[in-house]
Amino acid sequence: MQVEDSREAEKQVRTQVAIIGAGPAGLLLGQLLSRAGIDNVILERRDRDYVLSRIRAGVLEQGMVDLLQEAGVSERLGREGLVHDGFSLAFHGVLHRIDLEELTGGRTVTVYGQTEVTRDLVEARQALGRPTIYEAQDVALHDIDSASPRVTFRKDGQLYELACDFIAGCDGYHGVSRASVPAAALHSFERVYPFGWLGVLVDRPPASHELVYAGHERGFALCSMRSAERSRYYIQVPQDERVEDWSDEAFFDELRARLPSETAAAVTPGPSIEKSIAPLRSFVAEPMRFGRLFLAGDAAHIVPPTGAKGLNLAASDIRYLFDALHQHYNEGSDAGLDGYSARALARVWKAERFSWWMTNLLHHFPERDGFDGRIQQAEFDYLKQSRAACTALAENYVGLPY
Ligand code: FAS
Ligand code: PHB
Repeated sequence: MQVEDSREAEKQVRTQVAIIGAGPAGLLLGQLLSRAGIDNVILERRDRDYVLSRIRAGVLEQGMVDLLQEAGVSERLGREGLVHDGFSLAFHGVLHRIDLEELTGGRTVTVYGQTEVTRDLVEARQALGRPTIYEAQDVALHDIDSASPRVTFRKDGQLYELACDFIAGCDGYHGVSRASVPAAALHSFERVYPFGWLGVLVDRPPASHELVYAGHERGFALCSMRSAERSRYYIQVPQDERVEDWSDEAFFDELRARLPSETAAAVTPGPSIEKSIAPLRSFVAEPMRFGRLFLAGDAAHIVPPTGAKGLNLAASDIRYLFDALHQHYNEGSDAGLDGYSARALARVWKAERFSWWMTNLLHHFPERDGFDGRIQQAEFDYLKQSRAACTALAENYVGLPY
């Protein structure tokens, strides 16, 4: 980032790609661009500690693992990531294992916390000496439909203007990027679920060596992990639930009430080191491009975490966007940029479908009548008896091709 002559009360800076947001999408794009010699600046609203402290996703598709390897940030992932070749569904106390590796011809997923992915990317960026402007305030996008887009922001009271060729909007669901697109140019699709996930992180061994997704009339529960010593558990709670209303003891009692007895018996309660409630929604904004602004990750779409797709969709968006920018700068072709939105949305909608389907299969919808409960039971019975049904689930869970 070069600092050009400063105008009155304003510093002029320039880069090739301005990235808004230092979450996994923004950091991964920045890493790939930097290694390809394409200048970029990341503007992040929060401070570094906040970015590094967020507890979110836990399951990586192979496509994301491969992309992190290409970005040169997979060394710790290779050492500490847990490769999983299957997981279990439980329905009203009955367990059914989905053999991912056998059903998909050898494909697996890797359990490795998003927090660790973010740390690896932040440290790699620092090692490359690439600029991330933390605590950038009042970020605003200008002239995004022109050949000279600009981003203004305040840092330590100083107003800056960042001139660039392209803007990557990687600032999540509540960011400024999607909000900068004229309403008439954007078409949004949304489904808000009448419940959230109360998640707990605890330094106790996991209840099972694989993930267990449990459907129960009391509500959904998930047994996941971060390592052999650290577990991640979730239970479905009403939409308006408050985390302070849940003691650790009440959480573990409710969790075990929803699990098959053998799984419940293997849960080791302990003091939570993180406890939070995430709302569940399905959301897509179309198109994912407006002029020189390209949306990626949660800035463009949200999935309920049931299918473990949110983080992985951010990765496939970045695969497409990086390839398109690389093609622009190195081959002088804009075919990738012009095709980005349609290509990304084709994969996004398939993941939206899968996440919506898994959420409807496993959650208790209080406002629904007995018919839906019977349909859920029939879905589960069909999965238990049909290899074709399990194969369809497995190929979506490991991740459809990029
Ligand atoms: P992120 O939201 O991670 O990052 C956006 C960044 O932009 C943030 O650092 C933010 O501070 C910054 N920003 C926002 N506005 C800005 C502005 N105006 N200017 C500058 N910067 C700005 N996915 C799963 O697969 N499994 C899960 O279990 C799961 N659990 C989740 C729990 C929660 C509470 C949430 C919110 C999401 C969860 N997700 C899960 C989805 C999540 O992992 C996202 O898919 C992933 O973080 C997407 O990464 P980004 O697109 O980079 O967005
Ligand atoms: C997690 O470990 O945080 C996790 C795993 C699988 C999911 C959602 C969250 O589907």
